[in-house]
Amino acid sequence: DGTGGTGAGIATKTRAKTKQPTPYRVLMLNDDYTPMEFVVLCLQRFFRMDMEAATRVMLHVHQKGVGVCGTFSYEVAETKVSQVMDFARQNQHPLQCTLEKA
Ligand code: TYC
Repeated sequence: DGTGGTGAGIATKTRAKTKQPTPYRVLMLNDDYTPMEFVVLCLQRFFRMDMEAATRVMLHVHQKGVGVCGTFSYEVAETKVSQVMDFARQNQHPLQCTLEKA
């Protein structure tokens, strides 16, 4: 315990430090063409939001220009951005999604 075997004194941490991943926010960006219902569908499908939460986030993005879909590890955030962008492209919508360090 750092006192030479007397058993007195210094508490020593033995717990292994579990390293937390750097969090990243996934952001949805507004545009003039993507239908509101499509954005709501993306938020429900890829971010597991219910209709009420998805509608609230979509309207926030529509009014403010950008909004937070959620906060994840880099790997998960990057996957969600790709899923949204692929789904938007498949449906010929210009919807943009990006990530930033939280
Ligand atoms: N501004 C779009 C419209 O009026 C709706 C929209 C909302 C688009 C959120 C993108 O991330 C977005 N149809």
